[in-house]
Amino acid sequence: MTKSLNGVGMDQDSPGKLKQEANWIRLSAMTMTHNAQLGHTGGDLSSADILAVLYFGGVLRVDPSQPNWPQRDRFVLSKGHCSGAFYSALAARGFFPPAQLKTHMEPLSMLNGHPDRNKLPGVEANTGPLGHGLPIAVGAALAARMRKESWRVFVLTGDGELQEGSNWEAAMTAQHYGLDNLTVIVDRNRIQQGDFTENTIRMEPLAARWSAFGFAVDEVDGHDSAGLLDRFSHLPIQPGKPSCIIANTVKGKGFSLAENQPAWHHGVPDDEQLAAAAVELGVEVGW
Ligand SMILES: Cc1ncc(C[n+]2csc(CCOP(=O)(O)OP(=O)(O)O)c2C)c(N)n1
Ligand SMILES: [Mg+2]
Repeated sequence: MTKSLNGVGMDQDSPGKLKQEANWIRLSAMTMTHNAQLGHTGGDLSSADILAVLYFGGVLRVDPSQPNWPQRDRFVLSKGHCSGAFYSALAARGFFPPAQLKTHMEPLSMLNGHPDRNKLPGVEANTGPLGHGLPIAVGAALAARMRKESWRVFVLTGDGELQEGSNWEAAMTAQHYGLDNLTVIVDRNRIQQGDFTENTIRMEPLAARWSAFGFAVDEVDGHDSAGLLDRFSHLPIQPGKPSCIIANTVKGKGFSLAENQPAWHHGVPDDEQLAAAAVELGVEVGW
């Protein structure tokens, strides 16, 4: 297997390295948003540590040289608006050349604003309309179960996204079938589009709700690479039940100006802000 940008590794990277990889994902996503003058900075930044641990912590069993390897674990980015972070993780992991990140949102690019599985290797589901990723993931997990296959399904949702009722229909189905090959990760950054979740439609008590829907639940610091690695390495949380990991995060994490600011949900960094982010994150994009 090859190494890619910034020495980003392919197997089980150390927590320190994972933090660096997450920061690279952050700056890469911000650069894409800057170039396209469109994107979702806040949610890209909150999810970067989760994505880095999944792709570089040896959690997801995937092989970029065979993106359709039948035994692969499936990852569904249900919060498909955060394609900047997702595409950066996929490129760094070797699913496609990082130079392609330059084409984000250009006409005829494979890198649409929302991920398209028919265009880009490594994308398992077309997402963007919120509330669709978990239903798709439940179907995939059920397919593995019916075929007696050992691959697992991971799905990353937003927290505001959970206001879509389709998630709870899917959750009921997952618990009915006891899909312990399914892990839902909630990017609990407490902000949705326009405001804080608790000012819009209250999400608490979120852990108790997942529990009531039949999931085994745990809460983690979504920016603690070591903690995420430990949690993701010991799944399912409880045999016989689907897992839900509530990752407490900060929207805009890593770029102070954007942290915890609803306006940065789809804020676009200007030249100066991008340069400041590079300094703060301590990485170079290199593509
Ligand atoms: C069905 C649907 N309604 C509205 C939107 C527009 N939209 C895009 S992102 C977003 C807010 C999502 O908030 P959250 O799930 O908390 O995501 P994050 O904070 O991780 O960015 C909305 C309403 C959409 N993509 N899909
Ligand atoms: Mg949110």
